[in-house]
Amino acid sequence: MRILHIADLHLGVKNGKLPKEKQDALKDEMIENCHYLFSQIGKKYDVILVCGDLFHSKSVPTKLVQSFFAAVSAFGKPVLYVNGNHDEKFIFSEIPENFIVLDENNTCFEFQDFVFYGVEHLQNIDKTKNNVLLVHGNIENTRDSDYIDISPYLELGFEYIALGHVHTVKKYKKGNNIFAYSGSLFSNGFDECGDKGYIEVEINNKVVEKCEFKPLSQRKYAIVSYDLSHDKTTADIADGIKREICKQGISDRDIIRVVLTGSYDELLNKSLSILQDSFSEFFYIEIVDESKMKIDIEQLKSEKLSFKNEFISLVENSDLDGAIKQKVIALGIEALKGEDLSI
Ligand SMILES: [Mn+2]
Repeated sequence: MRILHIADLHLGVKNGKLPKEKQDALKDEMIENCHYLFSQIGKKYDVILVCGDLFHSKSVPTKLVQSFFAAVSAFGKPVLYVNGNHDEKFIFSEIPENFIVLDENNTCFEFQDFVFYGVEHLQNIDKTKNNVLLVHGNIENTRDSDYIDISPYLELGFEYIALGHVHTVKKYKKGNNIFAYSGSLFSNGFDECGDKGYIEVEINNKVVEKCEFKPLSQRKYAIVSYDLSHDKTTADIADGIKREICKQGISDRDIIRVVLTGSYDELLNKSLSILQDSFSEFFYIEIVDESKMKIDIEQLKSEKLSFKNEFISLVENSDLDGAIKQKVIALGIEALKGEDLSI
């Protein structure tokens, strides 16, 4: 049997701090990608497991819920679901027949020679069958309010335990047990960079023949660090950033944060607005400037009739600590150069 394991879709969530039109575009793409996953990618699978946090809250727009269930109907085969901490209060009404909620009222579901279980009332597990458990919780961090101890479940001898809650993909093998987090299906911010997707599991005659993460083709969040120390113009910086983006396999369709680092010569004409404009063909790019201007104190001290020189002497002759003196000088010189202060 071919199983598609997903979790943590968080449908209806706001996408970080992006401008509203980008958030709207991403929301539309999320549901569009659900349709693609269920009706196209789904074709080669017999069952889909949704391990909680399908909806971000109990009050997501009805249209979104209906659209998701249309995707479930299009799949046509069983979709098994356990709730997560975000959607535990979600009320399901008018759900398609092939959407099966595993909870205290409906503790398992039999399909061909497989039985799929939620964590409620686990008993009488038929070991001649292929048994799969769906769980939502954090199996590693005991400080998480949704911590769940996996060890009692391991003893029950499931062929596969499909996990949800942790947004990063992670596979485990302990004794005969194979269990995995698929990670979140979509990303919702710069704290969730990189590929997001699903796990393909293939189990035949109680043997897990495949357990493999597959990225879902979609926009991803990416953070790129760029050192501008050797650049002479804003155009140089833009070209350098584009080279770095390309090198890291990031696309102009992605959601990108560029962090400028390094120290630059005071003669560099660094314009953040020109820099931003040179990425107008990108879907979204934000620039965080953590670079610093190079300050040559000895050079400044040699300048005649200079405010900077006066300022340096004033600080050097003060009672301040050595390290503090350096900081005050750097900040003061930046201020005298008309730079933003790096406090
Ligand atoms: Mn969760």
